[in-house]
Amino acid sequence: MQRIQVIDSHTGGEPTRLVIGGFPDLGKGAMAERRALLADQHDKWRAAAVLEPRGSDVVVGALLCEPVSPDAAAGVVFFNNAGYLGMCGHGTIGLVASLAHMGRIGVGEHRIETPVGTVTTTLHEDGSVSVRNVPAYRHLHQVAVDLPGHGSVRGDVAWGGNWFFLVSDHGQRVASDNLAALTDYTAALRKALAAQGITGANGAEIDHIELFANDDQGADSRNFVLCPGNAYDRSPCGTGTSAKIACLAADGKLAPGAVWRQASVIGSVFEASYAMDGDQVIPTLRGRAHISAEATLLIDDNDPFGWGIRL
Ligand code: PYC
Repeated sequence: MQRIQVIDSHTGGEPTRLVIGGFPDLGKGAMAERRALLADQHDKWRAAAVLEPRGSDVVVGALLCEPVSPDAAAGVVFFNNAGYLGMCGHGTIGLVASLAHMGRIGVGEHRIETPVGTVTTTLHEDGSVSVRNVPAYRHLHQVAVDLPGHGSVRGDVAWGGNWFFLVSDHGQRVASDNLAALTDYTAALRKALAAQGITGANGAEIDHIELFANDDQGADSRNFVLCPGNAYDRSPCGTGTSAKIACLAADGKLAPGAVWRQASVIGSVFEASYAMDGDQVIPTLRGRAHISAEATLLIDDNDPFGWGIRL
């Protein structure tokens, strides 16, 4: 019997499963190296932790690591049902809430190492968490993609810790009673982008698609975000909100320090703003996570689906 110790939380409805013990030792390298090692040599542990029957398409895993720098509170490698992430905003908020729950950190600032850079988090007195993310930027402005059955769709390609295609003019209803149609539309869009060779920098795959509606009663915008494994983000997506902030900054529509309230399709909200560091946009997101379980996952040697259902 193998055992994996986890703490589950959700951030605005989006789950994070923090692995605090039981995974193989990945050494002392940078988080990008540890992510590569996990992916290349120990991927079955990712599958066991987040795939059915223990997990589901929506669970984002976060492996808690010893940081490289003594200044950092932790390192983390994020993963999901389809593979591995660069950064994860909701997951970082969940990680900080879980570290506080474990008694490992208190109110104040905490640096967290991720595969795409170090982020600075703040655990506030009221339990909310801010994440000062890696620099975000717009890579392509209003690029056209031909979407079969829909004609030409225009959107921005932006980096917020993962790659996003951001579309405002899509003709879809961004609403929680329209999830199947939104999923089909965004999955087709992602396929069309790949088929037409539209990528992030250096040919990177655009694996997240983000649609916006501007009729939200309680926020500046409401989004629907398709994640790499076809689940939609229940939270407003921290890296997606960072990508949006980069586009707003590039368009001159949001000043440094001004607050942007981004709602998710289920109505949870992140508050976001940015600061300039030279010519770089540094987004900060603020949200709240709640702890939902402390558990030990068991992998029985005789369980045919013990290492996850891989289809
Ligand atoms: O919050 O950055 C995020 C995120 C990425 C994928 C799911 N959530």
